[in-house]
Amino acid sequence: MSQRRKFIKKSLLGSLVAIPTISHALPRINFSAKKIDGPLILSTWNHGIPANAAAIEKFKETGSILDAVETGVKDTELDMDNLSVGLQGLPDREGITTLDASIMTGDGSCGSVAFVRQVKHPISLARAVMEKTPHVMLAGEGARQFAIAQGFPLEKEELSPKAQKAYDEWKKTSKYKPVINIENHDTIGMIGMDGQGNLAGSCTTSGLAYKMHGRVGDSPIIGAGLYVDNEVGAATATGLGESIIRICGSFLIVELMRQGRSPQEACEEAVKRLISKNRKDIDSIQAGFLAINKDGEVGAFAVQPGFNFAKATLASNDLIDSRSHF
Ligand code: SD4
Repeated sequence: MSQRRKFIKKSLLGSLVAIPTISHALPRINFSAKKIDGPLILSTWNHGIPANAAAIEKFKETGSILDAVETGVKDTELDMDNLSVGLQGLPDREGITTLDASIMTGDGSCGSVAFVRQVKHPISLARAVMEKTPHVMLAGEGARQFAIAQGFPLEKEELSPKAQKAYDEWKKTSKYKPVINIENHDTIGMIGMDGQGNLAGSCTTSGLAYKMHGRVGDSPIIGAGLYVDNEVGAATATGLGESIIRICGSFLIVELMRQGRSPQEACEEAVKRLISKNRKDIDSIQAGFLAINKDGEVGAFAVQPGFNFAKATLASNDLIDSRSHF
């Protein structure tokens, strides 16, 4: 063995002994592991109501929380009235609609696609990345090639009538300014838990309207737009992706819950952090978080007022206004 390799081996062994593992270093909450009754599904915004309904139906059929969160957001991916999710979403500056999506289960399995074109259900493509490749994320042309190889049909690349009209209007000035809460902030993020404490989540979007070609937001970034951990809970995000990526928003919330915060406290702390890291533009930024912990407690909070979410069980499906902003 060379001197260098001996040195590396020695120092690695040394550091293994010297550094305590994170789980010992941080305070940890002990969840009561109380069993919630049946599935609990949460989704961002009011399109979460039909999405949750579809998720619950799927859950009744297969009993799988992963199937539920995939099927639920597929409903939104097909919603022709939604201009922020799916191929009917508003395009980028070049007039091309590109999609981002991610999916994750509580054991750490995850998959995502970014900057993908012509695929009607990017969430299913993200699931295929998770289940059929050794990777976590595929982007752009590679994601499209993978879709073809997996038998996903490619859709004709044309804007929906609503998106075309909006794009034609936008081109008159070609000014990009994020608009709070309407039309360009409608990503669906869905998180859910079955009766055994198994968690899963999904997130899908066409991203910000009139973004630069190639821009990718938080939704396909594991830890930013979505994070799920069976030991703790799950979180998802909506809003201006850049502000969410800067703070690894969903991962931050799960880690705060691991240290003992309730989902509501964790969402509020994440919003505080987001504000502190995005001070310059904060008046024009909307970003919202939704979280659940293993005990079935729920939290939601956003930078600006107006954020709502849908919460469904086998017996109910309600739209809830997020607790008011700071
Ligand atoms: C993004 N978070 O791409 C997404 C946008 C969004 O509703 O939430 N749209 O930044």
